[in-house]
Amino acid sequence: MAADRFFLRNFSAECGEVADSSVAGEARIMSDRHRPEGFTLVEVLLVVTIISILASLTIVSVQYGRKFANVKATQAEIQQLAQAAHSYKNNFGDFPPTFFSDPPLGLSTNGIDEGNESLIAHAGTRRKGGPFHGDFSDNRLANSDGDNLSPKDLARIKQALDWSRGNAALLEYCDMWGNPFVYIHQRDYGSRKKLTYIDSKGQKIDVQAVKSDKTGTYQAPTSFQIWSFGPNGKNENGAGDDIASWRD
Ligand SMILES: [Ca+2]
Ligand SMILES: [Ca+2]
Repeated sequence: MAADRFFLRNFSAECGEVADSSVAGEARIMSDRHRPEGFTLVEVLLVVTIISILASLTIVSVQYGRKFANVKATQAEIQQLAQAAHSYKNNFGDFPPTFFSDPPLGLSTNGIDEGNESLIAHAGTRRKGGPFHGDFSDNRLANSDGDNLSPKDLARIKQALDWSRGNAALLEYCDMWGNPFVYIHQRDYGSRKKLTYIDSKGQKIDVQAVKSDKTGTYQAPTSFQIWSFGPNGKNENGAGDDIASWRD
């Protein structure tokens, strides 16, 4: 070691600045060699931040894609329901009623989700060329309001409709967010009868037929209104993010 230091001192003296720079370079190399392996804290934080941003963007993108797909599926479902209602009218002379309790069925129900239940039952009839909607998804049929027909009423609806979903439970058909579609026959626009629904959280919601903001007249004045509460799950009477049969 002493010989090495002697050689280094002599070599430095003879070579002047060149020797100084060589020693400095060697010192830097030695310093680099002694630098701990791996990343600095700043580098780690930077990588974590970038990964967090990318993950957030991916989650937002997936959520948006899912919401878009659910909106499209609900729009398609409303079109199918509307088509079923028109097919029913073509064969029975009128659109499905809003109320089971109206003649000719005159059923005794709990008065909740009734337009929806009626539409589903009438679209599912096997009379006169039905069923007019043969593709209900079982996992979106529910009896969330616990409405069950008496044996007498069940016999009556079976005889009238030969209902393909014919059991005592009056099922609702729900959108992609678990809320029942609203259905109102045009003759019940402005009806004094309450139109009450139960949403996916078990909240009772009173709905009413929708008028156009521009004309002040009812939407779809000669047929019916169907709408979904949309992605936010809140009834906005066909406005906001609601998905409605009269909207593109
Ligand atoms: Ca009901
Ligand atoms: Ca809504």
